[in-house]
Amino acid sequence: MAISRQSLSLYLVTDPFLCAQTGLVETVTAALKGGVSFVQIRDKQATTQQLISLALQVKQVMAGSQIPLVINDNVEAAIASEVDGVHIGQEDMDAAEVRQLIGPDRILGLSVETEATALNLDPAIIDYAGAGPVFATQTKRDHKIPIGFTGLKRLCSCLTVPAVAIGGLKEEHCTAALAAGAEGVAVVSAICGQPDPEQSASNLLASLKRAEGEL
Ligand code: TZP
Ligand code: MG
Repeated sequence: MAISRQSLSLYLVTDPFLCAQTGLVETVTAALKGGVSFVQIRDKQATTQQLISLALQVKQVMAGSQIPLVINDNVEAAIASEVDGVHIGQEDMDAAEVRQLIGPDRILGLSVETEATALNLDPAIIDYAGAGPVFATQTKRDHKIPIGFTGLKRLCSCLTVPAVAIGGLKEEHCTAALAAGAEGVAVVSAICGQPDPEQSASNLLASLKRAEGEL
């Protein structure tokens, strides 16, 4: 599935622990109002059944929005809940295998941390790359070595698919992320667990718009 570059501008990745107080579905609902353009459900501890049930709830609040919804890692849950696609990392299933399972129409995103991976990525299989981590982050304990904006720029120049930057990104990083060649920013803690997720999303969107104007 070809995705629009625009859909990668403000990419929300959900975290069950950070969203616990507000509620995950409530966080997504607020973030949508604030202007997120893409949603990924990421829950490393959930069973396939739990992921399916969560995806169906999230799908309901996203109905009619045209905003893509993908599930991290779990192809079975993505197919069963009929979401728009899957996001995988380097340690997950082989990308070609995932593409075969999900068919040509669903979205397949891949986390890319190195130039070698960026260069080897097949744009016939992968729709977009999550590039990073730009900064170290508490949200993903086992993240790879942070690449900074210099590394992000290098990665983006090697990529044959659009990229969204990830890892420790906040409002003040939007300009640098776009200047490095990313289409937008993917965030967890800048929205999940914030006192007002709608306002946080809307502030991020305003920063992205300002950054686009500056570049
Ligand atoms: N992949 C690389 S860093 C990261 C993921 C899922 C977590 C990003 O979280 P945050 O809170 O936006 O730094
Ligand atoms: Mg993964």
